[in-house]
Amino acid sequence: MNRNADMEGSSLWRNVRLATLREDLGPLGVIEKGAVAVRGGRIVYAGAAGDLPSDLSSADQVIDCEGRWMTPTLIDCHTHLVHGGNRAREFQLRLEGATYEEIARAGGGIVSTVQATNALSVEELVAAALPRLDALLLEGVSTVEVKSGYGLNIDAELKMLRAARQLERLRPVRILTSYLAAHATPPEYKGRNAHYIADVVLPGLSRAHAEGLVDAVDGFCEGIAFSPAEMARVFDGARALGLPVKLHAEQLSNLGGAKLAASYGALSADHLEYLDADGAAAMAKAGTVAVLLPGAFYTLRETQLPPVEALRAAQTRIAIATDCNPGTSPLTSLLLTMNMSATLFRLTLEECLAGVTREAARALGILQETGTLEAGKSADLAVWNIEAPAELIYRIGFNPLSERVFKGERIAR
Ligand code: DI6
Ligand code: FE
Repeated sequence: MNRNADMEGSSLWRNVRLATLREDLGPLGVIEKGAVAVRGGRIVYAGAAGDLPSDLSSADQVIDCEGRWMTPTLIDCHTHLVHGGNRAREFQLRLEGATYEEIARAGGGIVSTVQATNALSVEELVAAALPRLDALLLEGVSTVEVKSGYGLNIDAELKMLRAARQLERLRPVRILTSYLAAHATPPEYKGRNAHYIADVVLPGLSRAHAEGLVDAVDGFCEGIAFSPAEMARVFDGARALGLPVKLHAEQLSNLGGAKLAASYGALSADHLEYLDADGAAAMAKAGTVAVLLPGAFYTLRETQLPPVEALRAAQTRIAIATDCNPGTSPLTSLLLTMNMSATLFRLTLEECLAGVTREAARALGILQETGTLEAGKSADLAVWNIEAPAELIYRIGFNPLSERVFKGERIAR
Protein backbone atom coordinates (compact mmCIF):
# COMPACT_ATOMS: atom_id res chain seq x y z
CA MET A 1 0.00 0.00 0.00
CA ASN A 2 1.25 3.45 -0.84
CA ARG A 3 2.34 5.01 2.46
CA ASN A 4 2.16 8.48 0.93
CA ALA A 5 -1.55 8.08 1.30
CA ASP A 6 -1.21 8.14 5.11
CA MET A 7 -2.58 11.65 5.48
CA GLU A 8 -5.58 10.54 3.52
CA GLY A 9 -5.35 7.07 5.03
CA SER A 10 -8.00 4.80 6.39
CA SER A 11 -8.70 4.16 10.06
CA LEU A 12 -11.02 1.83 11.89
CA TRP A 13 -12.19 2.21 15.49
CA ARG A 14 -13.49 -1.11 16.74
CA ASN A 15 -14.72 -2.65 19.98
CA VAL A 16 -16.44 0.65 20.73
CA ARG A 17 -19.82 1.65 22.14
CA LEU A 18 -21.37 4.44 20.12
CA ALA A 19 -23.59 7.31 21.17
CA THR A 20 -24.18 8.42 17.58
CA LEU A 21 -26.77 11.08 18.52
CA ARG A 22 -28.67 9.99 15.42
CA GLU A 23 -32.31 10.70 16.14
CA ASP A 24 -33.60 7.74 14.15
CA LEU A 25 -31.78 5.35 16.51
CA GLY A 26 -33.58 6.35 19.72
CA PRO A 27 -32.16 7.98 22.87
CA LEU A 28 -28.55 9.03 22.22
CA GLY A 29 -28.55 6.85 19.09
CA VAL A 30 -26.76 4.08 20.98
CA ILE A 31 -25.05 1.17 19.22
CA GLU A 32 -23.53 -1.11 21.87
CA LYS A 33 -21.19 -3.13 19.66
CA GLY A 34 -20.04 -0.53 17.20
CA ALA A 35 -17.37 0.25 14.64
CA VAL A 36 -16.40 3.46 12.90
CA ALA A 37 -14.50 3.52 9.62
CA VAL A 38 -12.86 6.68 8.33
CA ARG A 39 -11.41 7.46 4.91
CA GLY A 40 -9.85 10.77 3.90
CA GLY A 41 -11.08 12.55 7.00
CA ARG A 42 -14.71 11.49 6.65
CA ILE A 43 -16.82 8.86 8.32
CA VAL A 44 -17.61 6.13 5.81
CA TYR A 45 -19.26 3.83 8.34
CA ALA A 46 -20.62 4.29 11.88
CA GLY A 47 -22.78 1.41 12.97
CA ALA A 48 -22.99 -2.12 14.26
CA ALA A 49 -19.67 -3.95 14.06
CA GLY A 50 -21.50 -7.00 12.71
CA ASP A 51 -22.73 -5.04 9.68
CA LEU A 52 -19.36 -3.48 8.79
CA PRO A 53 -18.88 -3.96 5.03
CA SER A 54 -15.98 -6.34 4.42
CA ASP A 55 -14.06 -3.84 2.28
CA LEU A 56 -13.90 -1.55 5.35
CA SER A 57 -12.88 -4.21 7.84
CA SER A 58 -9.18 -3.64 7.24
CA ALA A 59 -7.55 -0.23 7.44
CA ASP A 60 -4.12 1.39 7.61
CA GLN A 61 -4.76 1.96 11.27
CA VAL A 62 -7.00 -0.15 13.52
CA ILE A 63 -7.79 1.20 16.98
CA ASP A 64 -9.16 -1.18 19.61
CA CYS A 65 -11.28 0.98 21.95
CA GLU A 66 -11.62 -1.83 24.51
CA GLY A 67 -15.30 -1.13 25.00
CA ARG A 68 -14.94 2.62 25.55
CA TRP A 69 -17.70 5.01 24.48
CA MET A 70 -17.48 7.26 21.44
CA THR A 71 -19.54 10.39 20.79
CA PRO A 72 -19.22 13.10 18.16
CA THR A 73 -16.69 15.72 19.30
CA LEU A 74 -18.28 18.49 21.33
CA ILE A 75 -19.35 21.85 19.94
CA ASP A 76 -19.36 25.12 21.89
CA CYS A 77 -21.92 27.14 19.93
CA HIS A 78 -21.77 30.42 21.92
CA THR A 79 -18.53 31.97 23.16
CA HIS A 80 -16.81 35.33 23.52
CA LEU A 81 -13.48 33.48 23.61
CA VAL A 82 -11.46 36.32 22.05
CA HIS A 83 -11.10 39.26 24.45
CA GLY A 84 -8.49 41.21 26.36
CA GLY A 85 -7.95 41.08 30.10
CA ASN A 86 -10.24 39.54 32.67
CA ARG A 87 -12.60 40.77 35.36
CA ALA A 88 -11.33 38.80 38.34
CA ARG A 89 -10.70 42.01 40.30
CA GLU A 90 -14.30 43.06 39.69
CA PHE A 91 -15.47 39.64 40.87
CA GLN A 92 -13.42 40.12 44.03
CA LEU A 93 -14.85 43.61 44.64
CA ARG A 94 -18.37 42.27 44.32
CA LEU A 95 -17.59 39.63 46.94
CA GLU A 96 -16.53 42.50 49.17
CA GLY A 97 -19.88 44.22 48.68
CA ALA A 98 -19.38 46.59 45.72
CA THR A 99 -22.39 47.01 43.43
CA TYR A 100 -22.42 46.85 39.63
CA GLU A 101 -23.03 50.61 39.49
CA GLU A 102 -20.01 51.37 41.67
CA ILE A 103 -17.87 49.09 39.57
CA ALA A 104 -19.11 50.61 36.33
CA ARG A 105 -18.47 54.13 37.66
CA ALA A 106 -14.95 53.07 38.58
CA GLY A 107 -14.39 52.05 34.94
CA GLY A 108 -15.24 48.37 35.36
CA GLY A 109 -17.83 46.21 33.65
CA ILE A 110 -18.06 45.63 29.94
CA VAL A 111 -16.32 48.97 29.20
CA SER A 112 -13.16 47.72 30.88
CA THR A 113 -13.12 44.64 28.63
CA VAL A 114 -13.65 46.89 25.61
CA GLN A 115 -10.62 48.97 26.65
CA ALA A 116 -8.51 45.89 27.34
CA THR A 117 -9.49 44.39 23.97
CA ASN A 118 -8.81 47.59 22.05
CA ALA A 119 -5.35 47.76 23.61
CA LEU A 120 -4.24 44.42 22.13
CA SER A 121 -2.97 43.50 18.66
CA VAL A 122 -4.39 40.56 16.71
CA GLU A 123 -1.41 38.46 17.85
CA GLU A 124 -1.93 39.43 21.48
CA LEU A 125 -5.64 38.66 21.28
CA VAL A 126 -4.80 35.25 19.82
CA ALA A 127 -2.27 34.59 22.58
CA ALA A 128 -4.85 35.54 25.22
CA ALA A 129 -7.50 33.28 23.69
CA LEU A 130 -5.35 30.18 23.12
CA PRO A 131 -5.29 28.91 26.74
CA ARG A 132 -9.07 29.20 26.87
CA LEU A 133 -9.39 27.39 23.54
CA ASP A 134 -6.98 24.68 24.70
CA ALA A 135 -9.05 24.12 27.84
CA LEU A 136 -12.09 23.45 25.66
CA LEU A 137 -10.22 21.19 23.23
CA LEU A 138 -8.80 19.04 26.06
CA GLU A 139 -12.37 18.02 26.85
CA GLY A 140 -13.14 16.76 23.37
CA VAL A 141 -14.32 19.96 21.69
CA SER A 142 -13.62 20.39 17.97
CA THR A 143 -15.91 23.24 16.96
CA VAL A 144 -16.14 26.64 18.64
CA GLU A 145 -18.23 29.66 17.78
CA VAL A 146 -16.43 32.94 18.56
CA LYS A 147 -18.06 36.36 18.69
CA SER A 148 -16.69 39.85 18.27
CA GLY A 149 -18.38 42.52 20.39
CA TYR A 150 -15.66 43.88 22.67
CA GLY A 151 -14.27 46.24 20.04
CA LEU A 152 -17.29 48.47 19.46
CA ASN A 153 -15.48 50.34 16.69
CA ILE A 154 -14.95 49.03 13.19
CA ASP A 155 -11.22 48.36 13.37
CA ALA A 156 -11.40 46.62 16.73
CA GLU A 157 -14.37 44.46 15.73
CA LEU A 158 -12.47 43.35 12.62
CA LYS A 159 -9.38 42.72 14.72
CA MET A 160 -11.34 40.39 17.01
CA LEU A 161 -12.69 38.45 14.04
CA ARG A 162 -9.23 38.15 12.48
CA ALA A 163 -7.97 36.77 15.79
CA ALA A 164 -10.84 34.26 15.81
CA ARG A 165 -10.00 33.10 12.29
CA GLN A 166 -6.33 32.84 13.26
CA LEU A 167 -7.18 30.29 15.97
CA GLU A 168 -8.24 27.84 13.29
CA ARG A 169 -4.77 27.98 11.76
CA LEU A 170 -3.04 27.33 15.08
CA ARG A 171 -5.09 24.45 16.46
CA PRO A 172 -7.00 21.45 15.10
CA VAL A 173 -10.41 23.13 15.47
CA ARG A 174 -13.28 24.44 13.38
CA ILE A 175 -14.09 28.07 14.21
CA LEU A 176 -17.31 29.85 13.27
CA THR A 177 -17.42 33.59 13.76
CA SER A 178 -20.30 35.87 14.74
CA TYR A 179 -20.24 39.63 14.22
CA LEU A 180 -21.52 41.16 17.48
CA ALA A 181 -20.86 44.89 17.18
CA ALA A 182 -24.42 45.34 18.52
CA HIS A 183 -23.28 44.02 21.92
CA ALA A 184 -23.16 47.29 23.86
CA THR A 185 -23.21 51.00 23.10
CA PRO A 186 -19.70 52.45 23.40
CA PRO A 187 -19.42 55.48 25.72
CA GLU A 188 -18.97 57.90 22.79
CA TYR A 189 -22.43 56.90 21.47
CA LYS A 190 -24.20 56.83 24.83
CA GLY A 191 -27.96 57.38 24.29
CA ARG A 192 -27.47 57.34 20.49
CA ASN A 193 -27.92 53.72 19.48
CA ALA A 194 -29.33 54.63 16.07
CA HIS A 195 -26.17 56.58 15.24
CA TYR A 196 -23.96 53.78 16.51
CA ILE A 197 -25.78 51.30 14.26
CA ALA A 198 -25.57 53.63 11.24
CA ASP A 199 -21.95 54.72 11.77
CA VAL A 200 -20.33 51.56 13.11
CA VAL A 201 -22.45 48.39 13.20
CA LEU A 202 -23.65 48.34 9.59
CA PRO A 203 -20.55 49.70 7.81
CA GLY A 204 -18.38 47.45 9.98
CA LEU A 205 -20.49 44.48 8.96
CA SER A 206 -20.00 45.23 5.27
CA ARG A 207 -16.26 45.48 5.72
CA ALA A 208 -15.98 42.36 7.83
CA HIS A 209 -18.10 40.44 5.37
CA ALA A 210 -16.02 41.64 2.42
CA GLU A 211 -12.94 40.23 4.18
CA GLY A 212 -14.66 36.88 4.72
CA LEU A 213 -14.62 37.33 8.47
CA VAL A 214 -18.31 36.77 9.23
CA ASP A 215 -20.25 33.51 9.43
CA ALA A 216 -23.28 34.96 11.25
CA VAL A 217 -24.57 38.19 12.77
CA ASP A 218 -25.47 38.44 16.47
CA GLY A 219 -26.76 41.13 18.82
CA PHE A 220 -27.68 41.75 22.44
CA CYS A 221 -31.37 42.59 22.65
CA GLU A 222 -31.96 43.99 26.12
CA GLY A 223 -32.96 47.16 27.97
CA ILE A 224 -29.27 47.87 28.67
CA ALA A 225 -28.30 47.15 25.05
CA PHE A 226 -30.42 47.19 21.84
CA SER A 227 -34.20 47.17 21.32
CA PRO A 228 -35.97 44.77 18.96
CA ALA A 229 -36.50 47.63 16.49
CA GLU A 230 -32.78 48.45 16.57
CA MET A 231 -31.88 44.81 16.14
CA ALA A 232 -34.22 44.57 13.16
CA ARG A 233 -32.08 47.19 11.38
CA VAL A 234 -28.97 45.12 12.03
CA PHE A 235 -30.72 41.94 10.86
CA ASP A 236 -31.86 43.71 7.68
CA GLY A 237 -28.21 44.49 7.04
CA ALA A 238 -27.30 40.84 7.58
CA ARG A 239 -30.08 39.69 5.29
CA ALA A 240 -28.91 42.03 2.53
CA LEU A 241 -25.52 40.29 2.67
CA GLY A 242 -27.08 36.82 2.82
CA LEU A 243 -25.75 36.18 6.34
CA PRO A 244 -27.64 34.14 8.97
CA VAL A 245 -28.55 35.80 12.26
CA LYS A 246 -28.79 34.85 15.94
CA LEU A 247 -29.56 36.84 19.07
CA HIS A 248 -28.85 37.22 22.80
CA ALA A 249 -32.50 37.43 23.82
CA GLU A 250 -34.63 37.46 26.97
CA GLN A 251 -31.62 37.22 29.28
CA LEU A 252 -32.66 39.83 31.82
CA SER A 253 -36.20 40.72 30.68
CA ASN A 254 -38.74 39.76 28.02
CA LEU A 255 -38.54 42.22 25.12
CA GLY A 256 -39.72 39.75 22.46
CA GLY A 257 -36.22 39.36 21.04
CA ALA A 258 -36.62 35.65 20.42
CA LYS A 259 -39.76 36.28 18.37
CA LEU A 260 -37.93 38.90 16.34
CA ALA A 261 -35.05 36.50 15.76
CA ALA A 262 -37.47 33.75 14.70
CA SER A 263 -39.12 36.15 12.23
CA TYR A 264 -35.70 36.46 10.54
CA GLY A 265 -35.27 32.67 10.50
CA ALA A 266 -32.47 32.96 13.05
CA LEU A 267 -30.14 30.02 13.63
CA SER A 268 -30.55 30.46 17.39
CA ALA A 269 -31.80 32.67 20.18
CA ASP A 270 -29.62 32.45 23.27
CA HIS A 271 -29.99 32.82 27.10
CA LEU A 272 -33.83 32.97 27.17
CA GLU A 273 -34.42 32.97 30.95
CA TYR A 274 -37.36 35.36 30.45
CA LEU A 275 -38.77 33.72 27.29
CA ASP A 276 -42.54 33.05 27.26
CA ALA A 277 -44.49 30.20 25.63
CA ASP A 278 -45.32 32.40 22.63
CA GLY A 279 -41.65 33.02 21.98
CA ALA A 280 -40.84 29.33 22.36
CA ALA A 281 -43.51 28.44 19.80
CA ALA A 282 -42.30 31.07 17.34
CA MET A 283 -38.78 29.66 17.62
CA ALA A 284 -39.95 26.08 17.06
CA LYS A 285 -41.90 27.13 13.97
CA ALA A 286 -38.89 28.93 12.49
CA GLY A 287 -36.43 26.15 13.40
CA THR A 288 -34.55 28.58 15.65
CA VAL A 289 -32.53 26.66 18.25
CA ALA A 290 -32.76 27.68 21.93
CA VAL A 291 -29.22 27.98 23.29
CA LEU A 292 -29.20 27.83 27.09
CA LEU A 293 -26.20 29.22 28.96
CA PRO A 294 -25.97 27.95 32.53
CA GLY A 295 -22.58 29.60 33.15
CA ALA A 296 -24.11 33.08 32.97
CA PHE A 297 -27.14 31.97 35.01
CA TYR A 298 -24.78 30.66 37.69
CA THR A 299 -22.36 33.58 37.69
CA LEU A 300 -25.13 36.18 37.89
CA ARG A 301 -26.83 34.07 40.58
CA GLU A 302 -29.95 34.36 38.44
CA THR A 303 -33.10 32.80 39.90
CA GLN A 304 -35.39 32.99 36.87
CA LEU A 305 -35.01 29.59 35.15
CA PRO A 306 -35.28 29.33 31.36
CA PRO A 307 -38.70 27.89 30.41
CA VAL A 308 -37.51 24.38 29.68
CA GLU A 309 -41.01 22.89 29.90
CA ALA A 310 -42.37 25.43 27.41
CA LEU A 311 -39.46 24.71 25.06
CA ARG A 312 -40.15 20.97 25.29
CA ALA A 313 -43.88 21.47 24.78
CA ALA A 314 -43.25 23.57 21.67
CA GLN A 315 -40.59 21.07 20.51
CA THR A 316 -38.03 23.83 20.22
CA ARG A 317 -34.55 22.42 19.73
CA ILE A 318 -32.26 22.97 22.74
CA ALA A 319 -28.48 23.46 22.67
CA ILE A 320 -26.19 24.48 25.54
CA ALA A 321 -22.91 26.41 25.51
CA THR A 322 -20.33 28.03 27.78
CA ASP A 323 -20.95 31.71 26.84
CA CYS A 324 -17.25 32.01 27.78
CA ASN A 325 -16.84 35.74 28.53
CA PRO A 326 -14.93 37.69 31.17
CA GLY A 327 -17.97 39.34 32.76
CA THR A 328 -20.82 36.93 33.23
CA SER A 329 -19.46 33.47 32.38
CA PRO A 330 -15.72 32.86 32.80
CA LEU A 331 -16.33 29.23 31.88
CA THR A 332 -14.17 27.08 29.58
CA SER A 333 -15.62 23.62 30.17
CA LEU A 334 -18.41 22.01 28.19
CA LEU A 335 -18.39 19.04 30.55
CA LEU A 336 -19.18 21.39 33.43
CA THR A 337 -21.72 23.17 31.23
CA MET A 338 -23.51 19.84 30.78
CA ASN A 339 -23.44 19.19 34.51
CA MET A 340 -24.82 22.69 35.24
CA SER A 341 -27.53 22.23 32.61
CA ALA A 342 -28.61 19.03 34.32
CA THR A 343 -28.39 20.29 37.89
CA LEU A 344 -29.59 23.88 37.44
CA PHE A 345 -31.97 23.54 34.46
CA ARG A 346 -32.98 19.88 34.97
CA LEU A 347 -32.11 18.97 31.39
CA THR A 348 -32.07 15.22 30.76
CA LEU A 349 -28.96 13.27 29.81
CA GLU A 350 -30.09 13.21 26.20
CA GLU A 351 -30.79 16.95 26.15
CA CYS A 352 -27.37 17.69 27.65
CA LEU A 353 -25.42 15.48 25.27
CA ALA A 354 -27.43 16.47 22.18
CA GLY A 355 -27.05 20.07 23.35
CA VAL A 356 -23.27 20.00 22.90
CA THR A 357 -23.30 17.89 19.72
CA ARG A 358 -26.24 17.56 17.33
CA GLU A 359 -28.23 20.60 18.48
CA ALA A 360 -25.14 22.78 18.80
CA ALA A 361 -24.28 21.86 15.20
CA ARG A 362 -27.81 22.79 14.20
CA ALA A 363 -27.46 26.11 16.04
CA LEU A 364 -24.40 26.86 13.90
CA GLY A 365 -25.95 25.67 10.64
CA ILE A 366 -23.37 22.87 10.23
CA LEU A 367 -25.41 19.76 11.03
CA GLN A 368 -24.68 18.42 7.54
CA GLU A 369 -20.99 18.46 8.41
CA THR A 370 -20.67 17.38 12.05
CA GLY A 371 -22.63 16.82 15.29
CA THR A 372 -23.57 13.14 14.86
CA LEU A 373 -21.68 9.93 14.07
CA GLU A 374 -22.95 9.28 10.59
CA ALA A 375 -21.45 8.23 7.26
CA GLY A 376 -20.64 11.22 5.09
CA LYS A 377 -19.84 13.60 7.93
CA SER A 378 -16.47 14.91 9.03
CA ALA A 379 -14.67 12.33 11.20
CA ASP A 380 -14.93 14.35 14.43
CA LEU A 381 -14.81 11.69 17.12
CA ALA A 382 -14.43 11.75 20.90
CA VAL A 383 -13.54 8.55 22.78
CA TRP A 384 -14.25 8.49 26.52
CA ASN A 385 -13.03 6.37 29.45
CA ILE A 386 -16.51 5.84 30.87
CA GLU A 387 -18.84 2.93 31.56
CA ALA A 388 -22.02 4.84 30.74
CA PRO A 389 -22.87 8.17 29.03
CA ALA A 390 -24.37 9.57 32.25
CA GLU A 391 -20.80 9.86 33.60
CA LEU A 392 -20.22 12.70 31.14
CA ILE A 393 -22.78 14.91 32.86
CA TYR A 394 -22.51 13.63 36.43
CA ARG A 395 -18.94 14.37 37.40
CA ILE A 396 -17.80 17.85 38.38
CA GLY A 397 -14.30 18.84 37.32
CA PHE A 398 -13.19 15.48 35.97
CA ASN A 399 -12.12 14.84 32.39
CA PRO A 400 -12.52 11.27 31.08
CA LEU A 401 -11.48 12.00 27.47
CA SER A 402 -9.44 9.17 25.97
CA GLU A 403 -8.87 10.60 22.52
CA ARG A 404 -10.09 13.26 20.16
CA VAL A 405 -10.18 12.87 16.41
CA PHE A 406 -10.66 15.92 14.17
CA LYS A 407 -11.31 15.49 10.46
CA GLY A 408 -9.96 11.97 10.77
CA GLU A 409 -6.75 13.02 12.45
CA ARG A 410 -5.97 11.60 15.90
CA ILE A 411 -4.98 14.40 18.26
CA ALA A 412 -2.67 13.55 21.14
CA ARG A 413 -4.13 14.65 24.46
N1 DI6 B 1 -24.73 38.85 27.74
C1 DI6 B 1 -23.93 38.75 28.81
O1 DI6 B 1 -24.24 38.25 29.84
C2 DI6 B 1 -22.62 39.25 28.44
N2 DI6 B 1 -22.83 39.71 27.12
C3 DI6 B 1 -24.04 39.42 26.75
O2 DI6 B 1 -24.46 39.68 25.66
C4 DI6 B 1 -22.01 40.27 29.31
C5 DI6 B 1 -20.68 40.65 28.76
C6 DI6 B 1 -19.77 41.26 29.77
O3 DI6 B 1 -20.18 41.61 30.89
O4 DI6 B 1 -18.59 41.41 29.43
FE1 FE C 1 -22.99 35.78 25.14
